Amino acid sequence: MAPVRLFLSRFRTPFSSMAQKPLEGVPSSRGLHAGCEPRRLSIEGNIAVGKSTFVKLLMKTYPEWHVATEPVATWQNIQAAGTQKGQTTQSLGNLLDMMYQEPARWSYTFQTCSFMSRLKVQLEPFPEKLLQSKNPVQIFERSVYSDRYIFAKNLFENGSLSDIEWHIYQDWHSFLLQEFASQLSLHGFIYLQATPQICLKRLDQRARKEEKGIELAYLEQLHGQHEAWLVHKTTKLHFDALLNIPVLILNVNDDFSEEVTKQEELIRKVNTFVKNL
Ligand code: UDP
Ligand code: DCM
Ligand code: MG
Repeated sequence: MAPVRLFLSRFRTPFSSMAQKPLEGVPSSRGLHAGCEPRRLSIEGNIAVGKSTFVKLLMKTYPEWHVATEPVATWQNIQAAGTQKGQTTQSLGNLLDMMYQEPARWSYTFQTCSFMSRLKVQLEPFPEKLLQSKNPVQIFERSVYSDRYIFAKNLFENGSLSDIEWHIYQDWHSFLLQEFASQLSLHGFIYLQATPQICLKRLDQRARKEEKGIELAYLEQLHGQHEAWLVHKTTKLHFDALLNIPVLILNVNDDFSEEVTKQEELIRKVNTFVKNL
């Protein structure tokens, strides 16, 4: 994850006026959360739509927020159990690459790994900086819900997960989420929406070597899953808590990585959304 201090020079950014007191004048709680309980949001969206880029923008704009980026580097370099910090590490392989090379063999394994890494992150105690914040906000890049309702579901539907694997996946996913329900609650989703064609362009531009073989058709499948879950709400969900979580849809077809006006427009929408959670 990019260190927060990289983005501390907020007064030199175009967001300086928004960054100083982003939630000023807003009651610390409306509805769901009493007192100072952090508002927890997940950024959702297709591969390479711009989630990490957007998360960096949020970190620059709101340095007091806590952000958990997606642990892709962990998936690219699975470490042997018991490897301690500072010791020579034993790499067991690049699971992201293995999944794309042999989806039928490795998709289930990848999805268990992805889920476990997210579960651990979402269960971590609130960092000190959040506990001291008047309006604490925690941002996750994707969630245990997109793992299931976007990726695992899609891999089952396209034949990369067998009936048995999908059944077992859903069984432990439901069980663990019910067990940890109180610690996993989210208060909002921010859905970065763009056409699969734009995502492919950005994916090519990023050029992650494991993703070289990804075709437009795969991004179209994932786009359809996002739209069904977050826009049309036709995906069958298994958690009551998920049914009424507000969704902010941000169209990011236009480049926002360099465009200050577009960035300001997005941040204004986020600000209003978070204020009203
Ligand atoms: N990107 C871009 N314009 C945008 C957003 C992102 O050109 O408005 C680029 C970004 O620089 C990167 C690629 O698209 O090279 C994928 O972005 P990111 O890694 O943020 O996507 P994610 O997979 O996290 O959604
Ligand atoms: N990924 C996946 N299944 C998940 C989560 C992620 O297959 N449950 C893959 C999709 C991307 C990479 O991991 O190749 C995450 O990168 P990105 O942030 O670019 O979507
Ligand atoms: Mg990312």
